[in-house]
Amino acid sequence: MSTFPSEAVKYEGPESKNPLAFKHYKADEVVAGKTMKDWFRFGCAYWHTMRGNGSDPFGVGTADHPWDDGTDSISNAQNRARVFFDFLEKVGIDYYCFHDRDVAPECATLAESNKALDQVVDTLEELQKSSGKKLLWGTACLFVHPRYQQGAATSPNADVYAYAAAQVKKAMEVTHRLGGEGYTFWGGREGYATLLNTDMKRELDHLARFLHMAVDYKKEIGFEGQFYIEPKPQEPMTHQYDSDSAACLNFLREYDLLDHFKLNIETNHATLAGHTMEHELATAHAANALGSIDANMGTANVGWDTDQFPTDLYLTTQTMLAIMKMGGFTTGGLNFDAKRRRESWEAIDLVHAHIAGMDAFARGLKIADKVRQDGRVDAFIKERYATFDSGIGADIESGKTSLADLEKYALSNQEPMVASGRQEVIESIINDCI
Ligand code: XUL
Ligand code: CO
Repeated sequence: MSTFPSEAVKYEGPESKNPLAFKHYKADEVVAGKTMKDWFRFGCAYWHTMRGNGSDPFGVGTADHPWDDGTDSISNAQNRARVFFDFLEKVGIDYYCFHDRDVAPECATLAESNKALDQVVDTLEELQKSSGKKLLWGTACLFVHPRYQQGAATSPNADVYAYAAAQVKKAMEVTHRLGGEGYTFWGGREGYATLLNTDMKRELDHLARFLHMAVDYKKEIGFEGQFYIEPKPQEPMTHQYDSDSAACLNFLREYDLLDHFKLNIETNHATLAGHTMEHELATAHAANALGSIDANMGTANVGWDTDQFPTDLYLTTQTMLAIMKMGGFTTGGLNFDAKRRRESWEAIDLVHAHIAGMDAFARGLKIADKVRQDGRVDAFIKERYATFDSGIGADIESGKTSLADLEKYALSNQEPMVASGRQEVIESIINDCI
């Protein structure tokens, strides 16, 4: 029976060849004024780590979970939670995230499901108290059950909509009870398979109403955690309304919800939307709405959400540059919304996978810090826009000019020429820091 190591994973340094040691992640090492632990606020996803069994559309599960008796009983769910907290302890991760239905079974009625959830949350509460581990965010699973096949808050059926609302209400209550620092809305099936049978405007109005009710209930129960929307363009639906950062921000602004939400950006969702992770982070940051990150990565030439552990140093560097630019997380963190490969079926592979992700982020942080200390990239960007620092540029930025003013200026000016963008130089500076 393969389980987790008996000792917590230790830092052994870059020379170590031990697959069960950190080579770069040292929780208390200070980089750019903060410990690594505080920069990352690593979170572990209950759904992948405890419930991911390695099944895919072509094959059954492969994962060996020796602690799991395969039943939907409360005692199995509670035992799984204990194993999970042991895992968090072993890999040195302080936060976790869950859906209601990952931690507790879905029962025959809503009342029974609520009761089952309460029983497992009792266990989670005890485990949090004894371990000091914290809930980064909670959420409701509104996409697995057949009732949600055509959406939850965008379902064409009002009874389904009400059921989803009840589930979110309960999930918010338990998140609040567990001291959750946030609550995420990922609209797994909020979208359409075809517009031919869909009243899109009506569905969007319903979704906004749903979120307004959640904002009201948050106030009512005194839940002070941050609300997040997690963009994803498709999968499972053909089109999902929260398709990317810009679409989410526009929706939130249109329906007067922007003050109440930030975004939880996931790497593989960014790439499915045809963007880079940096693009999605920068778009959220520009609107002061970068809240949290679901850290993973995809395979560029594969068209679906593979949720791989983030091991690409270029990616972790870019992500850390964005996080450092905003001064670090407040309520958010780096939640590994990632699953080991189906072929990595042993329980110990869960440990290997998280070490790989944590080490990759430790290196990303150090490289990003080096890029910032080096200063050439920042200086280049500043210089690139220098014509807006004074003269006509400063007048444009401060709103003093009209089109006629600019015409007058352009007529009196010589043919303008912009300086080189020097992309290759910048790319090689980043490479030098790696
Ligand atoms: C699905 C996904 C979800 C959300 C939470 O692609 O990322 O697990 O993070 O519902
Ligand atoms: Co996610």
